Amino acid sequence: MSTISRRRLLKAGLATTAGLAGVAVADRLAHHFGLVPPDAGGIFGPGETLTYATQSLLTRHTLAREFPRSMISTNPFAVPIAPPTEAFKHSQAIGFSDWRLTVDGLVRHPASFSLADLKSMPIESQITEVSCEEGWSYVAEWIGTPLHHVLREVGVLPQARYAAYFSVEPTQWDSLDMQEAMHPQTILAMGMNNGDLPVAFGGPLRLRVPLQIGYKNIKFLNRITVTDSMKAFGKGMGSASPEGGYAWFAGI
Ligand SMILES: Nc1nc2c(c(=O)[nH]1)N[C@H]1C(S)=C(S)[C@@H](COP(=O)(O)O)O[C@H]1N2
Ligand SMILES: [Mo]
Repeated sequence: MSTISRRRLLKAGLATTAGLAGVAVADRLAHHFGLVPPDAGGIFGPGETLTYATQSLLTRHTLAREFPRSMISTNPFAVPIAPPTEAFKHSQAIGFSDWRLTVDGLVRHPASFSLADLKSMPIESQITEVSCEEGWSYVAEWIGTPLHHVLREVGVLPQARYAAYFSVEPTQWDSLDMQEAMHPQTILAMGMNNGDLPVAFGGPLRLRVPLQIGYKNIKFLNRITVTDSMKAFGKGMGSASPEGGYAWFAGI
């Protein structure tokens, strides 16, 4: 079953079995356990809270599906991207040797990492699916260091709730709660299939979040800010997606 239809079913199912009173109870419980997403204030607010709270509890210990090597797509589809900036092209010309990932916010030791720094951390690979909200998907092998290694290195402070992440494309930013940021399959991808991550697929650095839908997988990643609230970012809804009508939490 596709992601979208599973989410719809989950919402519809919960809403009909619970009834309105049940939804209200679920909403109160979600508030009690801190499971209210940053975009809860929008028109889909109560539904988003229900989806996020339910799935956070269900998926806390689950892993995204991994595929056998034989299922790697021979023609993976890259969403056409805006032409990279001049600065990006210069960086590409020198093999991204000047690329930095800055990690700041609620951390003990704010730091900036080169690709070589990231490559010297434990490297893992996963064969997982990217699925776009528009209905297509592909399977690829993604190679990189799990984000939790970087977060442990900078020392996340106890009051941290979200990791916000940014791209060289100013409109492309998003955030994860700390549970998903620390998830073993959330990786800073630098490789794809048998080589470096191609620019079309977000190279040199992309966040792979296989537990969530395509748009959470931001390309050309250059900054991560750890925070206790998403209010100060954009319109305060956790990412650019809810500003365009898509959910902040897009669990698969
Ligand atoms: N920087 C950046 N990241 C991005 C996008 C983008 O336009 N710019 N598109 C997103 C969307 S909507 C999807 S579905 C996936 C697509 O990944 P793909 O190009 O590898 O298929 O990338 C996401 N990451
Ligand atoms: Mo997408």
